[in-house]
Amino acid sequence: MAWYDEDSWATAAFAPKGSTIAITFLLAVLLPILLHQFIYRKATPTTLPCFLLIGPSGAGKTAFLTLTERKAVAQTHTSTAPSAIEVLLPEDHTPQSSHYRSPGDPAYERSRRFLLNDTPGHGKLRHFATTQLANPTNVRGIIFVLDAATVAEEAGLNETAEYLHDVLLALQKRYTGATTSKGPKEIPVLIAANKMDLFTALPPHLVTQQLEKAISEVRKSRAKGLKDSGAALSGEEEGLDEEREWLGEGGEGSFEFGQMEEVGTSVTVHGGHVIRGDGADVRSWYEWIASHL
Ligand SMILES: Nc1nc2c(ncn2[C@@H]2O[C@H](COP(=O)(O)OP(=O)(O)OP(=O)(O)O)[C@@H](O)[C@H]2O)c(=O)[nH]1
Ligand SMILES: [Mg+2]
Repeated sequence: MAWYDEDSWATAAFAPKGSTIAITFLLAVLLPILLHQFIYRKATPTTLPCFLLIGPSGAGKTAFLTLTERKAVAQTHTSTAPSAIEVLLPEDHTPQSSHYRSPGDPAYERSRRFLLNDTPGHGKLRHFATTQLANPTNVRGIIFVLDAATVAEEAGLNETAEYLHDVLLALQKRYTGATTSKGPKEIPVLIAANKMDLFTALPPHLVTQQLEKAISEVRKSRAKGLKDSGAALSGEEEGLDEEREWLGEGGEGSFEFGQMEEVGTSVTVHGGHVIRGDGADVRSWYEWIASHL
């Protein structure tokens, strides 16, 4: 049967038949609805941008989370499990993506929402944070909270630097291990130097200096460990350099946070305090969040 025959499908499609009219009607009604749903899904992401709170135990991560959520500080305890809470950026900060939106725009309100993901800082519970780092979908940025009074002492500084080193190394590995030519999306890091209200706290520029110095040490000792074990295994030292297992430019000399730019990670240090009698001062942290929202 040819297509131009009297009872072929082509003739039926143009004939005033009941079934033809019904199919055309359904198509006309359903197509815009389906199209709308498809485009709407694509245009409005259903998942919120997420900021990961990482840092050693007792740094004030949960305190910052409660402050952001309730606008007031509450008594916190050592966290044993991660928790993600949907929060709103405080009113006096404007998200970067909404600079040209008017405050009445519903999209403006939506752009101020984000998830804060608190992780436990205890040494035995860091796998919660590291698994998130291994596959950071939706992670817009990482907030590394540290206690600026603790890093004034050798032991505290070393513990903090080791953790920070591991976080930065995970980000570097993610970047260098990417298979696409464009590289993965950048994940910036904010080092939130907390507890600035304490008399013994180091000011932010000293926190930066001390951390860079301590991370250089961590890197040196890790590289040495790697080389030693590599040499013991294979009897030679070559080949290990190519794996780029250490942080920054080849692991030589001193480490600077600026070296992380090369692997798509900008590191910023801002001081602040979540708790004090006359209120908190975490403006610069919110400012940073706003600039990446
Ligand atoms: N003086 C001072 N104390 C603070 C500040 N922020 C938090 N603290 C205190 O530090 C302690 C630890 O805070 P948390 O928020 O529970 O610490 P965390 O980082 O969540 O620790 P883990 O859950 O163990 O990883 C609490 O007793 C807080 O009251 C601050 O800005 N200044
Ligand atoms: Mg906590």
